[in-house]
Amino acid sequence: MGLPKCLNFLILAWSLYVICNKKNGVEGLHKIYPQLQSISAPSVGTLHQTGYHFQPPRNWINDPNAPMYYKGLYHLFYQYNPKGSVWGNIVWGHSVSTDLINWKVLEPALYPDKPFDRYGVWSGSATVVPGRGPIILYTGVIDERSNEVQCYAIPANASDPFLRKWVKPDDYNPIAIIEQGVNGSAFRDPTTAWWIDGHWKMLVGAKKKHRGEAYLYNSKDFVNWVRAKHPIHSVPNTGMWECPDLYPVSLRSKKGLDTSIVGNSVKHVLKNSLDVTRYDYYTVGTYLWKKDKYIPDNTSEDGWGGLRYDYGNFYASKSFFDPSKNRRIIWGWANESDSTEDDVKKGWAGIQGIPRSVWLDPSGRQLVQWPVEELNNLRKKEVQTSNQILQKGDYFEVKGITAAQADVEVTFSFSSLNKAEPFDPRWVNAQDLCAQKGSKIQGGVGPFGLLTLASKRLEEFTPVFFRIFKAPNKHVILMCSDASSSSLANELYKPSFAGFVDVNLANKKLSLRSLIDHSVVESFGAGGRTNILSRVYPTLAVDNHAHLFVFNNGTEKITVKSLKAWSMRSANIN
Ligand SMILES: *[C@@H]1O[C@H](CO)[C@@H](O)[C@H](O)[C@H]1NC(C)=O
Ligand SMILES: *[C@@H]1O[C@H](CO)[C@@H](O)[C@H](O)[C@H]1NC(C)=O
Ligand SMILES: *[C@@H]1O[C@H](CO)[C@@H](O)[C@H](O)[C@H]1NC(C)=O
Ligand SMILES: *[C@@H]1O[C@H](CO)[C@@H](O)[C@H](O)[C@H]1NC(C)=O
Ligand SMILES: *[C@H]1O[C@@H](CO)[C@H](O)[C@@H](O)[C@@H]1NC(C)=O
Repeated sequence: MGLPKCLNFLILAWSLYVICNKKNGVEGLHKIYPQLQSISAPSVGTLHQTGYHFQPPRNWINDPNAPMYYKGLYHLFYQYNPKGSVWGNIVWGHSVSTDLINWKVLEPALYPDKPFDRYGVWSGSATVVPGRGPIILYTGVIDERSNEVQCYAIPANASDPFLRKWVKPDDYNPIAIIEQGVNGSAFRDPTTAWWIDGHWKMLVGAKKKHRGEAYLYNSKDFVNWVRAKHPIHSVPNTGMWECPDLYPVSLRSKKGLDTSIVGNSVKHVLKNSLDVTRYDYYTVGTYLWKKDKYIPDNTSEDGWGGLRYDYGNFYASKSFFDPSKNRRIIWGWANESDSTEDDVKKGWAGIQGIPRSVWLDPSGRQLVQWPVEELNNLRKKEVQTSNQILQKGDYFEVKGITAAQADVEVTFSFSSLNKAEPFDPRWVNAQDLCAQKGSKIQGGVGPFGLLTLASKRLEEFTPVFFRIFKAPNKHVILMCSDASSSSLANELYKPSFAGFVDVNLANKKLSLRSLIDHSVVESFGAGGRTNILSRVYPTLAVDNHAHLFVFNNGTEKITVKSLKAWSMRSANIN
């Protein structure tokens, strides 16, 4: 039911007034810059543009939405501002691919043009419903106070593999509204639905006071949805849960599973994007589908101290099952670490991480992630070296590749852990520890690793490295991706991102892979057990002036067992 036109206009004028008077207000925690939302840069700054990480030709993007495989094509939608390079004017950008690496941009799929989404078409997910084709569930914003409802959209022509045009039927929309006890502006991001026991089920992120929650909804027909009495899971003091994701992982293999699989041979993963810290956390646990409950295993900490998909810039991720290769793939958004002024000037902001295959580690305690194999098709010139010994303070350059756009895989070994520094149990926060003991503070076993996006004389570099400590009954492995010396430019966010690595050191080896791409260093430690994506903006270490080094700054000598590095071709993204 539409409101009379003049009333609409008044509401629009009022909401603009409200938004404009909010000045840098925070909405869904995007800083709001009303004056900048529709300013288009005269030309796009290419200096730090990525060569193979997904980004549209220009403008702002954030969350990946509704990734899916359908009729031979991968679809990626994303929150997109068609008019500028700060958050605002959000529509659903849409790109398609046959290989997850090269993309073709299509017309945006969803615009805010219905009474149930006039103030926003926010994040959502796709479900390929047997016999009916794909259905998108997404969040519609219904007023200027950001009250949210859940809506659905269907393809105009489900026989068209490109799914170019989407319709939002008036029948049954919105499919979930604000009910009593639900905070209407903390109620968003429906998941992919799964089918169990005669019902479709899906989650919506929420919070109650400071308790983060994921509501569960049931439907028999995908249009009439009823909220279950209790959230599927909730945790006090975690704030708003954005972009929840619940899916099975196999206890037996690396193969991914359809979202509807349950049973004894699987565990489930619940991921939430915590609005307060702006990171993606997950637990491994059990989904009790008869009770509509999820219970994390006691090996998974549930909250801000818990496991993360990535310990760097990586947020609002979404997974999907790819039936063509039997794998589950995660997409995550990496925001910029430069200033808003820089974004307006360069005419773009936001990239997506490289899509990652995900599976359960044999330990059962955590996930493992690895760039999709299709990425390897971009590898061109290869250089390699092996059995190079690095004493304390040694480093060498990996020459012969385009170090600003590269892929590097390295395995380090050491003969003993005797020199590992003692671990202070107060060091609970890996990022603080990395900031305190960066690559420049010499250690026992480590720091050793790569110096990425380095200038010739090391005025700028982003070190990605390990450092091993000795605790009473175990070793503690720290992995850092430290942006603090990444650029001579000021006004940048230069965090010393870090995580601990849960891996057995019995073979005295540690591996590292880094995807280096002009303004991003995306690293996978110990085969993808701990991962860190950093955004950096060198001023000297750009294009042909970028270098790659391997270093050791610990007293224990380190052997570079094997190192392979490749120049990377640019993907065809637009
Ligand atoms: C739907 O898409 C199919 C496949 O592209 C096409 O053959 C057909 O003509 C389309 N139908 C309509 C009504 O556009
Ligand atoms: C509802 O959520 C919004 C946005 O997070 C918050 O500002 C507001 O205080 C919440 N209201 C209540 C009653 O908790
Ligand atoms: C954790 O759960 C397992 C069973 O799933 C149990 O055997 C173990 O004792 C529990 N450990 C703790 C510390 O509670
Ligand atoms: C290694 O340590 C020395 C001495 O602290 C320091 O000057 C050098 O910059 C460090 N190397 C790296 C790559 O940080
Ligand atoms: C990315 O930008 C940095 C620097 O401005 C903020 O600190 C992060 O909170 C932000 N991350 C997200 C997910 O918005």
